[in-house]
Amino acid sequence: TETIPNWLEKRVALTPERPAIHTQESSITFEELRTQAMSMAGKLTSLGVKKGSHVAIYANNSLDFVRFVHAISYIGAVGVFLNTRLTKREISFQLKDADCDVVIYDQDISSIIEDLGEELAIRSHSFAEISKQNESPYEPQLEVAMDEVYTILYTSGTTGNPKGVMLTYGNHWWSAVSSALNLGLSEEDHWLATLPLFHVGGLSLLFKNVIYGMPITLLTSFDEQEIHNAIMEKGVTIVSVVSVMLKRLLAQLHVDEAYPSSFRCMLLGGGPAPKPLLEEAASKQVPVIQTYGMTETSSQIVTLSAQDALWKIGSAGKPLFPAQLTILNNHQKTGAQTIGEIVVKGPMVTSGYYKRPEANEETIQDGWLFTGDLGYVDEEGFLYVVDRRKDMIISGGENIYPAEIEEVLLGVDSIKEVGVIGQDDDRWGEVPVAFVVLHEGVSLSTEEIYSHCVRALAKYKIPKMIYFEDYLPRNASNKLLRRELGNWLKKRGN
Ligand code: S0N
Ligand code: AMP
Ligand code: MG
Ligand code: MG
Ligand code: MG
Repeated sequence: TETIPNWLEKRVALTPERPAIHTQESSITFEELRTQAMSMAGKLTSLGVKKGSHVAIYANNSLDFVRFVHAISYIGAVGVFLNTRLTKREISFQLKDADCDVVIYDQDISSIIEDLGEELAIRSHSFAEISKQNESPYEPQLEVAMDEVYTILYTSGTTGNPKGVMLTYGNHWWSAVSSALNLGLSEEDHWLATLPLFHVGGLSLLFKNVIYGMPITLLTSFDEQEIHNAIMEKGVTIVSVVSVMLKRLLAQLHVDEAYPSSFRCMLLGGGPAPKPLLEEAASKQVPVIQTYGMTETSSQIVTLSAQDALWKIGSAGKPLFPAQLTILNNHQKTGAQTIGEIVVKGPMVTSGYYKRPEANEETIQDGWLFTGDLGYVDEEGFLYVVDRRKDMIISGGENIYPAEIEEVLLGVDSIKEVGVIGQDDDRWGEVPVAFVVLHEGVSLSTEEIYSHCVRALAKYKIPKMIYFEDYLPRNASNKLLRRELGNWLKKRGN
């Protein structure tokens, strides 16, 4: 199997003194990052982490998170990245499903993990605890194998439980290299990381950081004022955003104000890019570059280029250099302007879901990934994404599957039938709403439904409205017609 030098190791050999990470409090060089990551690796070793261990991380963005990502590469352990917005029930599933040996967490958000530790009989250690450990000797992995799994990130599907997407060193390597071949790379580049590091859009910035030797500014949360200032005054040249973030950033930009000319890219991904938003950005001279990608493709796989951004406004661009794209309709390749399923291939595409042979067989065929997203290409080969994955709802860049919410609501005794769909929302783009039919003769309040949901579902998944109905639209074989529910919503004026 092909190996290359450990990325941080190589980076330090090339440019040890260059700034690596800026946070609100401090700045560290690549050499300091390596020293700190190796130290954390020694401490994790003393806690029993070894090559091949599955180590979960439950934390918001922080320097400790970055140290962790490199520490596991020195040990050869696999990182399992947990979304901190999830509930105990959801986290518990992922920890078990991924066969985690240990979970590392941020002591500031400790309650879920501390509760779970007992129940799951899985070891848990906070960053604070780790920092006090003694370091044990270990053999640092100075080379990484391209086909070795480095990270597992969970993603949901139309049916069934969330699945762990395995991404190898090779996947992340090709992702970083392909992105640079598209966006270019300059000595001045400085990427701002405000996306959460537990999703691939954020995580991938840590690999670009060391592979490019490019400083990143890491923010602990999304703060539009702070990002605005970083772009105006701190020399940031690229920011990755979802559309809700872009909208909030544009609101910070006054009519007589413009970003400095050194700011070259607002990389917009993670969900649909509404045309009015793109036009507002263009009118404010904000250089938005739309990208299409997902956890399974290690982030970007199809991206617009700077020179096409205005000319092809609304398009997600062309496949990155080592990637390919085809649009299929009933297994047939469609011509230009014809909608079909987006199918992609490339070295950044996952080798598969952890322990899900059937799902793998279904979604990955001869290296081609069936994304479940719908789109078309124009005559020049530019992709337009027209609809999201089956019934998926995207709220502020977080994915929501109606089936999961429906299952939770059906667990309420009084509820007989339920259908969940997305409703347009000014703040989040879309939010879930539920249509509910109760059993004969019972009554149930919206509040009672919410209190049931709070225990089971992350906040962003809880339906924002409950519509009580006498029946739900179904076809002859009793299948719920979600599209018809969309029409019901329109009739209600939403
Ligand atoms: C949009 C964000 C920043 C909003 O969070 P904010 O404002 O910090 O909220 P909080 O202070 O945490 O909470 C306040 C209240 O808001 C609720 N809430 C928070 N987020 C949401 C949400 N998404 N939907 C609905 N409600 C939300 C809280 O519950 C709280 O409620 P109350 O007050 O009632 O307690 C935040 O949501 C965010 O960070 N979103 C982005 C997540 C993300 O990373 N998505 C992308 C995932 N996909 C990928 O990574 C693949 C695509 C990709 O790689 C990519 C994506 C983008 C750009 C580039 C790429 C690439 O390919 O490189
Ligand atoms: P995730 O599974 O969290 O990685 O989310 C990836 C999903 O976001 C994709 O499968 C698409 O449904 C959606 N998505 C990503 N980029 C775009 C885009 N440019 N336009 C529309 N939808 C997108
Ligand atoms: Mg997903
Ligand atoms: Mg906030
Ligand atoms: Mg998403």
